[in-house]
Amino acid sequence: MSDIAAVQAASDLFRPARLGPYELANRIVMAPLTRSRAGEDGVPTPIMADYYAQRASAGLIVAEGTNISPQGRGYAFTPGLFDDAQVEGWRPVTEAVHARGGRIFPQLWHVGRISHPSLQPGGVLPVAPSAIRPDATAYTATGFQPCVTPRALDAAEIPGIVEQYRVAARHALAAGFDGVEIHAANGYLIEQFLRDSTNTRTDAYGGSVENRARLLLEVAEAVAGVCGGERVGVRLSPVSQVNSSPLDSDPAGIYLYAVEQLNAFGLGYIHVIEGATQGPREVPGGFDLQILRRAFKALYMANNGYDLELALEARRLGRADLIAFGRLYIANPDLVERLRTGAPLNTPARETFFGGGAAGYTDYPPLGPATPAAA
Ligand code: 8OZ
Repeated sequence: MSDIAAVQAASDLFRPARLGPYELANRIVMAPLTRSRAGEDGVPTPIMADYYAQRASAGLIVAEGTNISPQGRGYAFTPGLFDDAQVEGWRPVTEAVHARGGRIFPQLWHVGRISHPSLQPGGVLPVAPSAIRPDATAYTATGFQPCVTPRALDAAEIPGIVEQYRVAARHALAAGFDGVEIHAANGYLIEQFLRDSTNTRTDAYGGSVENRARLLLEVAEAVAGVCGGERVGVRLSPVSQVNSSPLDSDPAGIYLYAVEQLNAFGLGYIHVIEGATQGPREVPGGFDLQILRRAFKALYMANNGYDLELALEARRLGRADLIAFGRLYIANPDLVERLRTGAPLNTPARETFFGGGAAGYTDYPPLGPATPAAA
């Protein structure tokens, strides 16, 4: 037996794990991936049911970022959970995953300023904590366009946004989802509030650490009130700068505070993007993310650049409870089986990541019956 095979055999990566009321089949999670295969109206399409069903052997699927409101939308052809047609469109997706024994949460998403007037109802400006233009692009129906200077939200609008998260969570359960993940990462609205680099407000939602974490905590409380905390996760990217989101002046301070406060809602997990999103796991100005793991009272889901070896090591050293794989799930619907047997991985085709149909989406081949397991 090779060293890795021995570690693999001893590891519990491929054995069940408990997440709140659920026994997950294994500790492997499909990370949320924007693939832009929904309709312009945010209604999931039938190929999305095929796609997620193909990946149902993951212990948990966190489905792609899903808009909580028309205002929260920043990418063309992304799904929503703000109207009844979207709820109906998701139902075949959750049913197909459940029929294969899987579990699935949507990722509730408001992009804030990472949008474009052409994606906004009435062509209005996207909103953000502060009117600071991001050096980023938005994926519109006619391709990528530069983001604009957003409109700063009035404090009186914020309860309405929290309410949209609450309604989206209710819709998620109505559509048959097993719980929800709150997207508080990657430079979108909640992260824009968390960081002093993007939040220069002087009201109850800006300034102190307590104030900048307020929106996240209000959303978590609202969503936990709908689903029960154990069926809720929060995704964070504490040291990533993707989408023009410079590090906070004290990243450890704001994120440690936020995670400690999240404990009040009895959540199921935090999902931490370790390092730069889709980039290096170690970044200048970063901090030891294990302080968040130690501060949080439930599961720690780790993500970013994991392969089998890193995942086994994270379990062996007790550095994560669940491991989320994103990129590897694009081309490998049966990733769990491939990792378990050491089978080779398919290569993803970049040109079909966003938009289009079944090509490069549901046509990646699973392992054939004759494929031998690696010795
Ligand atoms: C890549 C392309 C589009 C959206 C994120 C939801 O960064 C995304 C996303 C990533 O979290």
